[in-house]
Amino acid sequence: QLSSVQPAPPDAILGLTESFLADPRSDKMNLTVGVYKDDSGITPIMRAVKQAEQILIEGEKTKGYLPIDGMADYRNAVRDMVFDGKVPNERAAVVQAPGGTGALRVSAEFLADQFARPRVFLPTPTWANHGAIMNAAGLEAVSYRYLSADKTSLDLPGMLDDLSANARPGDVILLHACCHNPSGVDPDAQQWEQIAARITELKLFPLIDFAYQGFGDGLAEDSVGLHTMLRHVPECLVCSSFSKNFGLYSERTGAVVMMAADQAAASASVSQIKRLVRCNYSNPPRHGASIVATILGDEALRRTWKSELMEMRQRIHRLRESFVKGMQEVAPDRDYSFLLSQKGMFSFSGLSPMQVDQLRSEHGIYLVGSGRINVAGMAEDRIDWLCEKVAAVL
Ligand code: PLP
Ligand code: TYF
Repeated sequence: QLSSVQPAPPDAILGLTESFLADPRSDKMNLTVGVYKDDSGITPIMRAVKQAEQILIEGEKTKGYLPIDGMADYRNAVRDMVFDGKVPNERAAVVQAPGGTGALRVSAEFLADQFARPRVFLPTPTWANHGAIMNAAGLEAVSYRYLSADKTSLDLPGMLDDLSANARPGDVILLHACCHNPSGVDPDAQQWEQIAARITELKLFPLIDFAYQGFGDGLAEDSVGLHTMLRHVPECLVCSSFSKNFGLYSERTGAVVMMAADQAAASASVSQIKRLVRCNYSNPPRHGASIVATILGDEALRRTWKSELMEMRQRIHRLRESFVKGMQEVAPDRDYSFLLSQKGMFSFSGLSPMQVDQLRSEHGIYLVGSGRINVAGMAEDRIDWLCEKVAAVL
């Protein structure tokens, strides 16, 4: 009965934002949760999104259920955005899903249901939710090395060695397509070639988390790893999220994007995924997908959106540069230049849990305990203040 239920531990990252909101200090700074913010500290609605919503308000004819696999215009637009013509249409399939998280959960349930040995290799470290999602779907999670001991660069030999030593044909391997969460460390083009070659040789099945397309170097640039994989492997699943690149966080807009060996494999797989969706959330939400389909299907809106996405990306780059420069001034014996080559919103600051505690309690600066910082949470005009406080706890 309910009286015997024990409370679950709170979410480590979202719990910090609760403490942040309750903090009375006016000069506090939230560098925790992975949400983009502008200089005034708010997560803006993109202009292209507002315009698309205006169009939808005028023209939307029904709130009737979408098909189980989602809206056709959305599915086609997502396929083109993710695969960019690199996969023949008959081998490609898209199932709309509630956010990137929904896409991951649906994919994992499908793989657990259909694959002979339900096992997935996860990078260390990875997004905190990956392990929980995979386990909840019935996949056993095994880890592979990803970051070097200094936490600022890729341990490619370690990664490849772990896969060769421990993975067996048919195992699933989860990869971050770009903007690795939590480290910001991505493989370069040549390293992707080596990773794809090893995965192919070992006959592993790639499950590619694409939560930040366009947040690193650009929509096409951020697809280099994925497209390398597509050239090597016969099949894979991509879990796309439009929470970040369209700012549609709460609209739960994502997709499972599939490359199958042939048309029969694609359509059988989609039919199985639809079976799993039916007994879960039945069919996906309309609004976010309508927005994405409207923007991607309209030349002018698409241009507006791309330039807004570029602004976000450039702001993150600028913040990285200002922070590195600021730290050079206050802590010249430390080198933070590694932050410049890292991609997306996140990086490891190298701060210890004790230093993270001190930043929070003494200065109202909130970081995740691992020392991860959300660069996008910095305010451009308060970088010097931030650097001073970081230097004070070093
Ligand atoms: N994958 C990674 C690596 C993420 O960082 C996130 C969100 O922060 C997601 C997936 C989930 O995205 P969504 O909010 O669309 O469910
Ligand atoms: O900051 C991060 O890494 C993400 C943010 O339901 C997040 O975990 C947190 C909770 C959630 C979706 C995204």
